[in-house]
Amino acid sequence: MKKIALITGATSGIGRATALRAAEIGYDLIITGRRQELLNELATEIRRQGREVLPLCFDIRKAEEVKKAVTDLEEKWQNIAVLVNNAGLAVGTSPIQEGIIDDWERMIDTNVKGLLYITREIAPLMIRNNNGHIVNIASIAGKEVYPGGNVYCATKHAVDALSKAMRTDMLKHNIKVTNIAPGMVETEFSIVRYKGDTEAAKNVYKGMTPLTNEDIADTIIFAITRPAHVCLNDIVIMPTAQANSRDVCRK
Ligand code: NDP
Ligand code: 8X3
Repeated sequence: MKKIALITGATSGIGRATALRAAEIGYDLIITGRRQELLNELATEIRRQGREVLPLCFDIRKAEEVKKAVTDLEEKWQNIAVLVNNAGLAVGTSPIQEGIIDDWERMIDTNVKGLLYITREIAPLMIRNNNGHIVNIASIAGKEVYPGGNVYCATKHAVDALSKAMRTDMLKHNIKVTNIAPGMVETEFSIVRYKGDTEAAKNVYKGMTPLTNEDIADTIIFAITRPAHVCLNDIVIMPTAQANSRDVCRK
């Protein structure tokens, strides 16, 4: 039987690499994001690998758009085996007293509410099949806090809590929930966080070797290819040069 994975935030970084790796191991893909051009490019690459792909362009912060995208799925795309809740972002590094409310809302609406909206639509499809695997991309920022990380850390702590809570709700439906908490990964993440300042983004990784999007994709693929009776609940993955949120060894 065809295996389908839905990956949110597939236009870049971790989501894009995961889509390509999943295609390599035989998954057909539903890929989502807001940038249609990038979705189309990725779709072409996936088709070149001989897999079927459905690009869905929507803003995950908008509950009605998420609901419509999933309700409109043709029958053949509804048997989703894996949901990777990856779409997310950090915006800004201000201390709490100088925080920009629009930045806070973008993070809360995307990282927490967006993840909830799509899970609310996909979980019933998995329950119908009494089978599925939800992979939530949290962060080391969901385990620890650091100066200027305030609201981003709060959203990722929420993801961490939701992974635990979903696992209890999904238990009787034979649906696995895996929480993945990476440290520094060089993607568009820091460019988004520093609002397009590529110099500031580059400095985040100065003098150290960060993780790559493919390191995280490999980890996700490992988690979703365990035997049916095995669930990896929680994976923390760090660059060797990063001990925790605050200690980074730079040469
Ligand atoms: P990228 O910026 O490279 O990718 C983020 C993805 O999220 C893009 O595809 C983007 O698509 C999508 N996205 C953002 N906002 C929305 C939205 N409103 N609606 C739909 N899609 C959206 O960053 P990463 O690959 O690094 O980030 C992926 C996940 O990994 C995030 O949840 C991040 O918090 C987490 N993470 C990242 C780490 C890092 O150091 N890079 C470390 C730990 C966790 P588009 O812009 O096309 O909408
Ligand atoms: C991204 C990792 O350390 O910038 O989630 O918060 S960190």
